[in-house]
Amino acid sequence: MNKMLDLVTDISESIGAALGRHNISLDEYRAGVGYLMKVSEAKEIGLLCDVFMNWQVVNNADRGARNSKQTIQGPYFLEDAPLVDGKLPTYSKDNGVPLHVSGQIKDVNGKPVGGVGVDIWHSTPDGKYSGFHGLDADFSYRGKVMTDADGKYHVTTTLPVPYRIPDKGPTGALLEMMGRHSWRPAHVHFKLRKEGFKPLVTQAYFEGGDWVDSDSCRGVFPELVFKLGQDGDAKTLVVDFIMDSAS
Ligand code: MBD
Ligand code: FE
Repeated sequence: MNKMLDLVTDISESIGAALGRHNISLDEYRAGVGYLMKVSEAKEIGLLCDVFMNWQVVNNADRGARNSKQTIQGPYFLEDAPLVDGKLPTYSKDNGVPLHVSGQIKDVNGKPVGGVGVDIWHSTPDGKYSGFHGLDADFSYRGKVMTDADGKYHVTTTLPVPYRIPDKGPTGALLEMMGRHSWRPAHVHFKLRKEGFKPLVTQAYFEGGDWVDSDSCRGVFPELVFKLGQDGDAKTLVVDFIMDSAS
């Protein structure tokens, strides 16, 4: 069995059938090809795929899984964010609400897992991602922390606000044509990795936040919506995880 061969065969037959069913003309076909060219020129191939397809692949990954709920990674992860000591780098002019993120990571038997590399990233206060949208890859609002011997991690940052995926480009145009909007609820991304465990990629959303019920990327699941706490001037977010062993 060759999965990728089966997939591309299926996709090409499905597209062919759809073009036939909708009686697509040569001009319409050319317009469609032109659209794909624009997606490429705008460097939105990753975005387009993440908006329309990634959710289903995450469902596949979590089918029968023992780890906590995953969701889409999105196109704005950077591999080499440095280890931080309890605080993500923020803009000096950032006067948003401080956010303390913490939690504990356990294995499927309930045993804490130390030494997990936890990548945490989210948008800048103006709703962009460092390293994208013309911003320097200075790792603002990104960093990696390690869990201690009790499986615990914590990091301070700024409370993210709802995020609008680039709406001026071809992906936004398609969403608009489909009657969908381009907003995502405010969210924090996580990527957990440790040798011997399956990597875990997910996001945390905030209860009661805008767009939690209508994410443009279909990345919200009830298990991933958290009630924020209060600690002085800061909000607190506690996200615990279960990691499954590899293989
Ligand atoms: C994002 O910030 C994001 O998290 C996803 C999944 C898609 C587009 C932008
Ligand atoms: Fe995001």
